[in-house]
Amino acid sequence: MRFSFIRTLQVAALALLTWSSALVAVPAQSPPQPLVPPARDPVRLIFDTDIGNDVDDALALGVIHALQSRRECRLLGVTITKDHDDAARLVDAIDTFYGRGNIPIGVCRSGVTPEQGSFLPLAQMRDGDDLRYPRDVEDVSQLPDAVTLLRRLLSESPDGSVTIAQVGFSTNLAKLLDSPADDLGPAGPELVAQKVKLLSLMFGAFAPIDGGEHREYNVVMDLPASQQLVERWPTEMIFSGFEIGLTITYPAQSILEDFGYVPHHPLAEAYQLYMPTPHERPNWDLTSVLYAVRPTRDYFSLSEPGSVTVDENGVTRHVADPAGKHRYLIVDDRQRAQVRESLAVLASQPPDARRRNRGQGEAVRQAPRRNGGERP
Ligand SMILES: [Ca+2]
Repeated sequence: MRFSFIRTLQVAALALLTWSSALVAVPAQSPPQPLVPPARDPVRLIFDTDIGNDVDDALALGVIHALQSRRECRLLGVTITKDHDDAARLVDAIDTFYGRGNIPIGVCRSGVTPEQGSFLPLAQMRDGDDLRYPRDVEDVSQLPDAVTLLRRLLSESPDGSVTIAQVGFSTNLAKLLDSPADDLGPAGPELVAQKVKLLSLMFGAFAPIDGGEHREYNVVMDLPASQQLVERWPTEMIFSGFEIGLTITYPAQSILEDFGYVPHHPLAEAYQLYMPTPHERPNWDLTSVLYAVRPTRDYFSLSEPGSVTVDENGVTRHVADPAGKHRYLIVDDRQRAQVRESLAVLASQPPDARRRNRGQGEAVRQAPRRNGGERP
């Protein structure tokens, strides 16, 4: 009797000990993880765009602002390859909407796609006397030309630090390669080799489209520049081919439901003016921006290294070569779903709250755009 009483006490004590240990249990093997992730330097990004032709450029610019609000990138400047003044005005209006109206803008006089198109008129849209989307760029002739701005942004950057996302024609970057040495640095190829880490570009096609070769728009609209770029660009290039964005469309439901945090949203209105919902636009340019800022996130797989060529018809080919600097994006169905959702979340992310009162919907007074430096 006594033995069993003691035994019962022992069992009860053991149970109590086990229970109390469970309350304060910590994993014994793994050390505690830091609550704050290690600091990373934001990607220093230049966005080269033909905004005003297809609407994916506008959505891609929204993605960049979301990533900058998350401290993942810093947009050094925007250079434009569509030869229409409202392209620069709309870029400034979108930058201002996101509270970053002093991001430098460079323009070109190439004659390539000089038409206004369906959504650049948003830059001029008025509600009463006020611009619907405030901006301070009006006289586009006051803006620097794209090559001058590219040379300045590169010269001001640490060596090997700049990523460029080119999502339009190759006009500006081909001209950059032709630029001579000046007080901003060595000749184009040397300056690029010194300062640029990566060129992520929406360019070409690396899988059959409708069973055949595809003459991709960005390539053929300035074919000599496209050929120059793939032959002479000295750094790593990651190509998002036509087949990538084509199979990862932007969700129409996101356009309808995710941008209602303001009465008028420049990205949603641009989308509806370009090709209204329920159409789901391919995510071409957005994929190049996503890779540029988040290259290690398994959104895409990469081809083996090689060299891309552009033939006289604008058809692109990739020839494998272990020493080559050109790779193209590949996606499977799991990655497509992940990229589609991620891009919708990023493109519809509201402006940084601390900057928002400087931007959308209100008259914004800005310092003169003299040095083009971004407002702190
Ligand atoms: Ca584009």
